[in-house]
Formats: sequence, structure tokens, C-alpha cells
Amino acid sequence: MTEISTDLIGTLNHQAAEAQAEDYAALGRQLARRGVDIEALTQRAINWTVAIPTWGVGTGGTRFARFPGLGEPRNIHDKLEDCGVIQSLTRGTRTVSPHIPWDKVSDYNALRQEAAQYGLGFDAINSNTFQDQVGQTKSYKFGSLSNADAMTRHQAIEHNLECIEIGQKLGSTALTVWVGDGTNFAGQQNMGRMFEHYLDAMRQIYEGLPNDWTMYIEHKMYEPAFYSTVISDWGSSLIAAQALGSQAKCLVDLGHHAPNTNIEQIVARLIHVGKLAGFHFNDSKYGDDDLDAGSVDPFRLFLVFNELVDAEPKGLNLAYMIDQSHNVTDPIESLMSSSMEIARAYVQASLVDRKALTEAQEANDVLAAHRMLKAAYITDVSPILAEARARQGGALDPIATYRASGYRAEKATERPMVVGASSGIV
Ligand SMILES: [Mn+2]
Repeated sequence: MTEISTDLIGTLNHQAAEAQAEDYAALGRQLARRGVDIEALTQRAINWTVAIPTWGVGTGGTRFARFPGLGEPRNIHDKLEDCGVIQSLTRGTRTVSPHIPWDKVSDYNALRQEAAQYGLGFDAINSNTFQDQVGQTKSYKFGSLSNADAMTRHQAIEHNLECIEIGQKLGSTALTVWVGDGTNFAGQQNMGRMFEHYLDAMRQIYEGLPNDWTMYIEHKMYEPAFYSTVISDWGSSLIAAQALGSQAKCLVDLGHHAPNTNIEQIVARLIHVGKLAGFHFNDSKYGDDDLDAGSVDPFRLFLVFNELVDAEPKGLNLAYMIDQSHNVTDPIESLMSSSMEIARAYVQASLVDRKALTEAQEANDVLAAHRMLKAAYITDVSPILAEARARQGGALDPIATYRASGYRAEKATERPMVVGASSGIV
């Protein structure tokens, strides 16, 4: 088990401590003038956590090629080690979201203990019926849960039920179902019948759900299917979640919508019907680009969190996970950066004066209302995020500390390059 040395974190934190104290105090005074208690915000930042997908620490790829990185994780044990590094430096990523079959092992109790050594627990478990596995009887070439062939659907159902079993051993309480099912040709399939097959299959999975579990339904507009997709949008997802029952909810992946879609409004609608499961965070410009969260449109990320913080009195219990593909960066650095950007949006959204905003909205004072959001959004809350990390033993500057540790170079010698390491674009 490799860790970033606490001595290194302590030394680098010490070097930056004076500047951090100064920035934190200055921000505290500024916020106090605005009637905001910086300590309360810091406490919120400390409590915040987002899940790391186990496949995210590997280098992703495009439809054309994959350029492997140095010292890539070769298996779930290496992945947990990398996720442990992210958690030790950022302190805001306390769980990992496993993927089956990529993370299959023979002893899940041992895996749970292994994760616990890194201070990690297991979040939602992800099933995979979008690719064929070695030794599989039926192919998913023409779909899985919505396949025209009953035996193929049965195989996909059984896989999801197995995921629930594995998840229970890992301490997970949610199953995320995303299927790539769809068509590439008009007339290829009957769109109504496909949806009925999907619902029927999902019902059988739902029946296998333990009482304290939730099923997350993830929609995606297109890809790999390009003419029609069985769960293409939040409407289809909501129909399915409502048909299944109270334990089924809708997961919003920020990259899975048409360009320019008002995602924060979808979030508000799903909150309204009590069907919002949570998020897969990433960013995009054109489609499901799986770019780093907050790297292209941080304001949109903020606006999503604005809806979430606004709805906090409703007692939301949401799942937050990063879902990105890292093609040109060190995945550990990207995941640390993204986790900090997500926490930033959350803390910024927490700055909004909800009472004053409601009053401005009720009075149709358009510009005042807008400026309240912008005032929160342009506030640099970095000192709060750094403070939250440091108070928990993390790094004031996680990426600089990681670079100084030489972790990647060490792994490059320990982990020889393997061909065909799994990557995720879901
Ligand atoms: Mn996703």
C-alpha cells in the first residue's frame, strides 16, 4: 500500500500556511460583511464528498485510439490505491463507484477491507451490458435489456442481479443501470416494443433490489446508438422510474443531453417529482465529451448546485459521482482537480442569500436576482476549500503535492504497461 507521505503533505502545507491564513481571514471578513459565516461554509466543504469511479483512474480513449499513460492501474487493487491517493490529498472523495465486470474479484469482503485501509467505501455499483464479456453466451450487439431476443434479455437481467449481490458484499446500496441499447437505422426495431422489453427487464431487476437499495436509471441521448436510444432523455428515464416504483430514480449525467439543454431545469423538475437520484459530473462542449468537471462551463455546474442547495430543505439524499474520460492528463490530477471544482460550485451555491433571492424574484426584480447568483459565482472560495482539506489532513495544494511526491514515476516502474486495460466512456 503506497501513500502520499503525511510528512510531505505537512511540509508543503507548512510552507503555504501563512498565505492560506491570510487569504482565509480576508475572505472571512468579506463574507462577514455579506452576512455569511465562513466557518459554516468551511464545515459544509468538510462534509462534502463525491465518488470516484474506479475506471476513472485509468486513461480513457476516443472512438479512434487510446494512448496509455505511465503507471496505469492494472486491476481493482491498483485502482483503489490511486483512489486512495486522491482521497488522502483532497479529503473530499470518500467513496469509489465500482464497475462489474471490470472490478470483479473472488473475495469482495477482502476488497471492502482493502478499500477501508485507504479510507474508502463503496458507492453505487455499475452494471455493464454494453459490451460482451469473455465466455458470455449471448451477444449485446443488438442490445441488452431491450434486445428482441428473450434469452439475451434474461442474461442481462441476471448480470444486474449479480451486481446487486456483489454490491451488498461491498456495502453499496445502489445499482446504476445504463444501457447502450438503441438503433442505427430507421425501421431497425420497433421503438415501442424495445421500451416495453426494457421496462419488463428492469422490473425483474427491481424485484431483486434489497429494501434499502436504490436503482439509478441513467439516460443518454445517443452513442453508441445514433438513430434511437431506448433511454435517451430524462422523460424516458422518468417514465421508467415511475413505472418501477419508489426505489427507482433518475441519474443525471451532465454530458448526456442535447447541446444547450437547460440541465438545471431538468434537475429542478426531477426534484419536484422526488425522482432525482444524483449526478455523474463531467463537462462538455458538443456531446458526451466526458471532459473534466467545470473545465468548460463552470457556471452551468454552479447553476446545477444552485438548484440543489435551494432544494436542501426538502431533505435530498443524492449520489454524486465523477464520470470523465482522461485522455490527455494524468487521471489522478484530473480527478483531484474535478473534485475541487465540484466542491467549489457547491460552496459557491451555498453563498446565495436564498431569502433575498426569493424576495427579488417575488418582486420581479430581474437584475437584482441575477446579480445575487453572479455575486456568489464570482466569489473565489478557494481559501475555504483549502482550509477544509487541510483541517482533515489533506493538502492545501493537492496537485502540487502529488507532483512533488513522485507517485506516478514510482508507479510507472511498479506497474508494467498492459494491453487492453479497461476504459470507460459511459
Ligand atoms: Mn455516466
